Amino acid sequence: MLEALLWDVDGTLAETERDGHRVAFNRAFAALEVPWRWSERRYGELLAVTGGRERLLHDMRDRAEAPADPAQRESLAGRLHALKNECYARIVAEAGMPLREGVRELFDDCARAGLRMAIVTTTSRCNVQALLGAQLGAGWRERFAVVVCGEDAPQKKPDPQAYLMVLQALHLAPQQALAVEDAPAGIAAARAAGVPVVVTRSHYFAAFPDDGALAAGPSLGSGAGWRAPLGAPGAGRIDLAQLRAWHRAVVATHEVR
Ligand code: XBP
Repeated sequence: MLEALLWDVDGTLAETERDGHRVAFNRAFAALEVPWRWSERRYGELLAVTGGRERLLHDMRDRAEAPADPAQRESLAGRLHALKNECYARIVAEAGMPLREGVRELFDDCARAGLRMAIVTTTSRCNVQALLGAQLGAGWRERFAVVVCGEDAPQKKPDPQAYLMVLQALHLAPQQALAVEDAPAGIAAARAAGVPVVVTRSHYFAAFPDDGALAAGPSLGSGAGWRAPLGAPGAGRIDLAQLRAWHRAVVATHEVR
């Protein structure tokens, strides 16, 4: 039986990457007079590296303008990342970063049904606070039984560490939970922990093989365009009843797809 819904954050709850984190990184580069910027396309490539600080260090490997000394590089990445997170909080507060369609409704479904929810993300805690505080209000944290962020699980996705921590905190077996993810690293992390996954496709991960998912579609706000071998959804939003039906079907086969 489904006992908890485990939510990824960036790309899944909101389209935070292109107009949020990417813009914030570029503002941090400008503020520290770093002579490069990340285009939409380049940022898409860099999303293969999870974690903002790790992404910075990865990008610096190919930049002649980056400090050659590893310690200086680490220090620059740390300063850029801290400043990026401040810029991100301002963007989220000022410009707004709406929850994706169907997300708020699913939160409410879970609350009504008494189904526990958790956050399982590689992003920094301050970014989760900025996003969910703005979208759900000061009491956002009470909606989630557990919140695991990048600081808690330093082995970032696709490593299963964050998922394993959440399962342990909830006292659940993997198949008692269901993950909602948008990116290959997140799907791999959930599957490595044994947790079934539903994929809601996002801007940067609109088309990638999702064979490991029990269902994948463009939006939780509509049943259109879903690939769901365990049962096609209706035309309306993907609600908790639908997630429970997919979960029942996958658990009945004793196989995580
Ligand atoms: C997405 C990430 C993060 C964000 C930036 O996490 O990989 O690195 O891009 O956040 P998820 P930080 O999909 O697991 O929510 O700069 O705080 O790392």
